[in-house]
Order: sequence, then C-alpha cells, then structure tokens
Amino acid sequence: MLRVTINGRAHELPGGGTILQACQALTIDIPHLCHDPRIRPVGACRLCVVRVQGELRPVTACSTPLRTGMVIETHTAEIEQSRRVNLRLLASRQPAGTTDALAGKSFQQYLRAYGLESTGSPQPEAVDSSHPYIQFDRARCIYCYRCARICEELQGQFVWRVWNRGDRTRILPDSQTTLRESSCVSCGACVDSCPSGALDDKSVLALGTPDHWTRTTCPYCGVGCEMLVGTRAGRLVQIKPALDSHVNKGHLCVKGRYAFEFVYAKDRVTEPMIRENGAWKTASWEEAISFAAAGLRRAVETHGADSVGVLGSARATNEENYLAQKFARLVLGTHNVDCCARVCHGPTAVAMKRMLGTGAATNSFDDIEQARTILVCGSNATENHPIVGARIKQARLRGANLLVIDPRRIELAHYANIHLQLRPGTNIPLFNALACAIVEEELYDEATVRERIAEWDEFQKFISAWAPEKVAGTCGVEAGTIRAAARLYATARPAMCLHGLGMTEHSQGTEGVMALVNLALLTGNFGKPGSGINPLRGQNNVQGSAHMGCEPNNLTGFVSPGQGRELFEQVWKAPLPRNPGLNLMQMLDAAAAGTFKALWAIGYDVALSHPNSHATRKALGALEFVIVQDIFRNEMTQFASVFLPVTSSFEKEGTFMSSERRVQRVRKAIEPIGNSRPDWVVIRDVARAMGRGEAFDFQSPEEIWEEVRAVWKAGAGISYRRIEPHGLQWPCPAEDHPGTTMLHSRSFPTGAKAALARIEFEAAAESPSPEFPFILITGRTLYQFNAGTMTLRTGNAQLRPNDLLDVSEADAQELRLQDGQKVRVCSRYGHAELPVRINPAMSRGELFASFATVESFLNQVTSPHRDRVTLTPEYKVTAVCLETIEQAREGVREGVKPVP
Ligand SMILES: Nc1nc2c(c(=O)[nH]1)N[C@H]1C(S)=C(S)[C@@H](COP(=O)(O)OP(=O)(O)OC[C@H]3O[C@@H](n4cnc5c(=O)[nH]c(N)nc54)[C@H](O)[C@@H]3O)O[C@H]1N2
Ligand SMILES: Nc1nc2c(c(=O)[nH]1)N[C@H]1C(S)=C(S)[C@@H](COP(=O)(O)OP(=O)(O)OC[C@H]3O[C@@H](n4cnc5c(=O)[nH]c(N)nc54)[C@H](O)[C@@H]3O)O[C@H]1N2
Ligand SMILES: [Mo]
Repeated sequence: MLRVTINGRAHELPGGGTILQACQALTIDIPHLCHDPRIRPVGACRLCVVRVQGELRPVTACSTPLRTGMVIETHTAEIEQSRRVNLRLLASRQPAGTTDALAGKSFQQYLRAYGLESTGSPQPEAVDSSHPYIQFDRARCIYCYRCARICEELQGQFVWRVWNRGDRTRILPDSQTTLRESSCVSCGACVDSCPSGALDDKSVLALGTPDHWTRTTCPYCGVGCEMLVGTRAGRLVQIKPALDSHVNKGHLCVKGRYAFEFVYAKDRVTEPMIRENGAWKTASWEEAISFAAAGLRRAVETHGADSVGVLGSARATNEENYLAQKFARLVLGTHNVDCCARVCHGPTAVAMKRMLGTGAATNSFDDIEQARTILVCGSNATENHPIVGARIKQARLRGANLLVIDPRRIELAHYANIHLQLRPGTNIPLFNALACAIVEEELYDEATVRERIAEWDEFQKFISAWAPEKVAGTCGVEAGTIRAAARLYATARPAMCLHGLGMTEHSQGTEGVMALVNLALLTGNFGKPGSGINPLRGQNNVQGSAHMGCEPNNLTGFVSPGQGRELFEQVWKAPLPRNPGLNLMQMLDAAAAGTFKALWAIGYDVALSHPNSHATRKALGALEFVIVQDIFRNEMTQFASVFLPVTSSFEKEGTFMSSERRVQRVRKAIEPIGNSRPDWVVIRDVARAMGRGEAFDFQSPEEIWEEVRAVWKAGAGISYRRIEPHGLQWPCPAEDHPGTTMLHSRSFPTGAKAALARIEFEAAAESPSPEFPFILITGRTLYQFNAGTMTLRTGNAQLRPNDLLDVSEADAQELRLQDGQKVRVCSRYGHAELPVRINPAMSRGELFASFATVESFLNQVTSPHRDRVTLTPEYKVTAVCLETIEQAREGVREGVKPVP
C-alpha cells in the first residue's frame, strides 16, 4: 500500500498504477484527452497535468506512476487555467455547433464543463462518409492520436497515419484517400476511442446517443466477446466493447461492433407461417404450434419415433438447446438430435475426448499472452475469430514465436516465424513428420513421456517411418522447414496450439486432430499456462449446443446415453429412448433412402451450408414434414411446412458457452420484434401441445438452467448469479468452485496417462486430375458469417457483397483471368458461378471461396466425402475445373492444367 495525499486528504492506495488511475478510483475527475486505458500512455494532451509537491513543473497524471509519499493537487487555480487555455485553443479549430451525437464524446463534455464552445468554421469537404459504419470528420480532429495508437496497439492494424508536420499535420487513413479504400478492418476501435467526434458511428449520428446500455455476449463467433448494447427509446443504436471483459478486453470486431441492423430487416419474419397446398399463409401462434405438433405426432405414429429428428441451433442459447434435445428424447422418443458441430468441430471433440478425456479446449484465451510459441493450424483467426487473431498478433509483436500451418498465406502467415504452406488434405503426414522430428532429434519432454504418456515404445516404432524428408513431397513443404518448426514448437516452451477447420473438415479430420494432440503430449505442452490444444469453435454457442446434448451419442454434459441414463431418467421422470440415434448426416442419408420422414430445424440452414447441394436438397425434398424455426426465411424454408419466427439473441435471456468453456449471460436489450418469440418458449409450447407440458413447465431461461445444473455434474456450480458479469469456465462442480481455466495439469479424466495416437495416412478422395486440375478450399472471410442471413442484412454487405473465388497470380495469368471476372467452378457434383479475385495468398493449383450467398451457392460444388469417424463433410478438398462464363455457355468443358 502507498501512502499519498491528494487534494489535502490522506489515502492508502495499492501500488502499480498511475496518478490518473488512483484518482479515478477515488472518483476525482481529472480531464484527459489523449489517454485510453487500452493503450500505452503518452502524456501528450497535457490536460491531465497535476501538481506534485517537490516537482518543478506539473506532471501528466496519465503517465506518472503513483509513488508513496506523493502530495498531489489536481485542481489548483493555475492548473485549471492551463486546462482552459489548452481546451480553448482546440475549440477554436473545431467547427462551431454541436450535435446530439457528439454529446457522448469527452472533448465536448470538457468544453461544456469549462464553459467553452467550439468556434471554428464548418468544413463539409473534410467529411469522409465512404465507410458504411464510420464517419470521419477531419475538421473535428484534435490530434490526440488515439485512433492511430489504438489501431496499432489493440487491433494490430496500422490504418491511421500522420502525414506532414507542424501546422500542416493531418491524420489520414493509409490509403491517403478514403477510409473505405484503406486497410481498415472495421473493428471500430478508433471510433470508440476518439474523444472529439472526428470519428463517429454513423448509427449514432443517424439515431442519436443511447439512453440505456445492456451488457450481453456477442451473437456471432465462439470467442464470446462481452459487449454493451446501447438502445435509444427501445431501439438498438450502438454496440460497444465491455472494457472490463476478460475475453475481449475492450475490443470487438466488425460483426460484434456493427453488424446488428439485421434485427430490423424488412424481410425479417415476425409472424408464424403455415404452408397450405404449396402456398404460405400467416397463422396465429396457436395455429402454428398445433400444426407443428400435429405434423410431428403424425410422423411418429405413422413411421415411428426414429423417423423424426431435431436440430438444435448453435446460434441459440444453452437453455434452448437443452430443451431441443429433451424434446427429441422425451417427447418424440428418439436420440435423433444433432447440431452443426457435426459439420464443424465434431472431429475435435471426439479426438480430444478420446485422447485426453475431455473434448474441449484445454486452456483459455488468456494463455495467448503467456505462450512463448503459438502454433496456429488450419485457422484463419484474424478473419474468423478476430479478437483472438488480434491478441495473437499483439503477442507476436511483443516477441512470441508464431508458427502457421495453412495452405494459404493468410494474414497471420505474414507475421509468422515459419509458415508451413502445406497442400490441402495433407495434415496427417505433416503432423506425423513433426512428431517424427521431435522424437528423432530427442526434443520431447522426458519427464512428461515418463509420467504422463502411454504406448511410448509402440509410438516410437511407428513414428520413425515418418521422417520429414519422406513426406516433404506429399505435403509440398521442405523437410528442413518441417524440422525447424518442430524444433521451435518443442523447445520454445510453453507452446500453445490454436486450431480451426483446416484440421477437421477432412476425411481424416478426427485423426488429424489426434495427430496434432500427439505434438502437445510429446513436448509436455499441456496442463501449463500458455500451452494446450485449443479449437477456435465456430458459432457463438456451438460449444454449448453440443454440450447441452444436441448430439445423438451425447446427453447434456457430454456423457453417453449409457452412462447418463439413470440420472436423466430420474430428473426427467421418464425413460430415455433405447435405440441409438442418427446424426444429421445419417438423417439425410435415411431421408434419401425413405426411412427418415420429419425434421425440426432450429436455426440451421442445412440447405445452403451442407456440401453436395444436389444430394442434400434431394434428401430434404424427400421429407414429409419440416419445421423451420429461424429469424429469416433461409434456404431451408423451401422444404418447410411451417415456419416459427423467433427472436434474435438481442431480444432474449439465457446463456452461451464459448470456445474456452466459459458460460456467459445473454441479456435482453430490446423487446421481441413483431410477433416473434424466443426459441425456448416455442419449444416449450410445442411440447405442451404434444401433451408433455409437465416436463417443460419452465417460466424462464433461468429455470431451465437450474435443470441443466441438476443433470450436468461439471456445471453444477454455475448459477446465473455467479456468472455476473464475466461468466465461469467449466468444470465447475460446486457453488464454491472457482471454475477451471486450464485442464489436465495433474492428470487426465481418464487416468494419469494419455496414449499417443498412431495414425496412418489415407490420401483425400479428391485430388487434381487432368479433368479437374484445381483443389478448391472452402471457408470464410471477415465480413460475412456462414449462411449470411444476418451479416448480408447489415452494412457488411457493402464491405463484402458477394462470395469471391480466390485464384493465385500464376493461375490467373495462365488462364488470362481478370479480377472481378465471373467464372464457373465445376466439380464432379455440380457447379457454381462467382467472380474471381486474384490473390497472392493462394498457391498455384489451389482455389478458395466462401459460401455465404445464395447467388453463388458454392456448396453445389463441394463433395460427398466425409470424416471417417464423425461424418463431418470434407469441405476443404474438392477437385474442380474452371470455365469462363463464355465457355460454360458454349458447353465447352476444357480442363485447364495447372503448371506443377
Ligand atoms: N467472419 C466470420 N467468422 C466466422 C465465421 C464466418 O462465417 N465468418 N464462421 C464461424 C464458424 S461456424 C466457424 S466453424 C469458424 C471457422 O473458422 P476457421 O477454422 O478459421 O475457418 P475456415 O476459414 O473455414 O478454415 C480455416 C483455414 O483452414 C485452412 N485449410 C484448408 N485446408 C487445410 C489443410 O488441409 N490443412 C490445414 N492445416 N489448413 C487447411 C484454410 O486455408 C483456412 O485458412 O469461424 C467462425 N467465425
Ligand atoms: N463449403 C462450406 N460449407 C460449410 C463450411 C465450410 O467451411 N465450407 N462450414 C460449415 C460450418 S463449420 C458450419 S458451422 C455451417 C454453418 O451453417 P449454418 O449453421 O446453417 O449457418 P449460420 O449462418 O451460422 O446460421 C444458421 C441459422 O441460424 C439462424 N439464427 C440466428 N440466430 C438464431 C436464434 O437465436 N434462433 C434461431 N432459431 N435461429 C437463429 C440464422 O438466421 C441462420 O438461418 O456451415 C458449414 N458449411
Ligand atoms: Mo462452424
């Protein structure tokens, strides 16, 4: 504790902070303009100066550490006068007149507090409105450089640059033209930090400053960023990052920060609909619910319970997913329940559960800053998990090592010490070769091998056949580079691995993740801070959807029906079904074969997002009864008999579970739009209509959560009260348990030791041939989210209006393709048309495209091949050829050979 005197009063304060922080803690308001707690203090605006006894001149409070014995005066007449002078000078350059939108900016608040007004002349030509979300008014700039500093220090982008000097100093984006043309990634950090109104959110300029804030969790990816949702007269107007969040630490990406306008989309469905003789008609909730119940009942009675299935939604809450699987098992009487983890990280969950005993991330995002080496494999984090991507970039800029394993030269690859740019589909030989190098060069951790690892001798024998020199040709990576990567990962410890779909969406996806886990086991890179195997999970609640039991082989808490039967039957007061269930891929196969008849699809666009669309659509078309429960008429709606319109997560209460096993609150910020209802209400009401109301007698999400706690032992300690405000990470078995940030430090749930996996390689079914000479990789990009239902209905659509086909410079040159030219991509299964983007990130012979829009309908091209264990589609490797639109029209089908 430090003893200090501030404004004549003695205080005892903890050390380690600045004078400004100490004063803020004491609610002594010191004006400041250039300071933001998220960036390094520079003490440039001099508004925060204070008098410290013994110092010749006033010191800047934001950059001066608090020391014991200090005697500080914060508001002497002399200091206040100098503040006023400073502010008056700045005000004289600012265009006169203020708007409501500026009221929230601290510069305007200080002007008011010091009785000043801006007196400069208006400069309409200084306004840049090019960006869909951000307005830049250069005339309002006060040169605090917070925009440039936060862009660099938080996002790791370098958009804002200072041009010229002295009086001619200007801050402009790196394009030197408009923000829209710059390298801006639209995270909004600069706007959030800007104190003067030079940068402002267009939504606030148009709709006014919020009058109410609600803290909630982002509805997009699995990182689980905490945000503050600003409303004005009950309407969403602005979203800001929660400054105290452990996850995002005062930062958001473009989707969380800005992509909320879909809530008010004109084509949002807000009334239930029933299809009668092919035509949709609006219905009351009562009619729609009894129609849905009757359809399900009819299917069960006619074809048996196992002809019906339910899909939970990775976009909906834990409580809603819990009800969805309870409905399948208890009301329908089948384990036919699944969610989109099937097509995503299902292989990760199985591989990690098999090898380590728990199918989820071993560590937390806070480990990123503790790692000496970060291995990113098959994950494009800066676009798909931008907050994690930014944290990785910052860690690298501060000196951590970075290894990237990806066929594309993604943004993180530019920062990496080593980029292993492998051929798509060759993870197994590459990871085996890394393990081989670690064993051969004796880089493994001896103590770990002795105490924590099983089947070491067998593994040593197996892995010796996988020398980097042997696999280099298959993987397209030089042996020396593989060895260098192995050395770095094994020796610059702790090393943390973060992985994505480049590991899972393959015919050997599960085994690929197992080969990755080997590396962590061999090197002792687990059970320690800054280490572990950490999948970057997809949607906001995909971790939760599966964990709540939306999988045929798993009940709530990831226990098998065999293990959980007794407890569940006791809590549910009903028997669990005996027959094993079908997963979604099996449901579709059975539909095509005529044995599966009805599907309730909650928030999942199977029609657009599943591979080999022609076959998928045929299977969906064979169903007799389909319920679609969504906020929009997605592609699934074509197959539906009834549409149940639900609220978005801004309009309901509940919880999500993030990638790092964190259960976080979702809070209602606005009233449901139109006649839409939360998913949990809808599922409950259908259960009631089917005569099982007693088991679904819930009045609130919290009541549902209490039942979840009763059946999920490792979550029993997680109550709504305890997850205010930051959430808790499971395992958390009791009310007095602090939650778990790191798994496996002393043992595995399966015992003291984990066995290394010995995995043989089977090449992907699709490989380049004269007829189909390219490999198409599919995946995602920053501005659109999956099926695009939400992001395409926001300003993101301007930033990325359509899917693009990325082609290497060499291939584009050889095929004489122009940027923006529309081409047809053809595979053995179908074709899609989309514009070309010539992209230096691509290797020769490889193409990349996203699958967000109905216009391109990319999944018409992807293949029917699946992971051998989980049946996850092989989205990452399809052999294709390219045709120009003219060739396609003329029916010419010339395979174009890539140059080796
Ligand atoms: N902006 C945005 N963010 C998203 C989403 C979105 O649609 N848009 N979707 C969310 C969802 S559901 C998910 S699951 C996550 C997915 O996030 P990621 O896992 O990052 O997803 P992808 O872009 O599909 O693929 C990741 C990388 O795998 C690489 N890859 C392809 N084949 C191979 C291979 O054989 N080996 C290796 N090592 N790498 C390979 C690709 O080049 C790509 O860079 O993102 C979530 N976040
Ligand atoms: N070619 C190719 N295809 C892929 C992939 C790939 O890499 N390549 N990746 C696959 C992966 S990883 C995934 S996860 C899937 C994703 O595919 P989907 O799960 O179909 O995609 P999403 O866009 O995330 O959202 C599904 C639906 O949820 C709705 N929704 C949003 N919030 C709510 C809510 O609160 N309640 C309800 N009921 N509905 C809501 C949305 O409007 C949308 O219609 O795509 C897969 N498809
Ligand atoms: Mo996903």
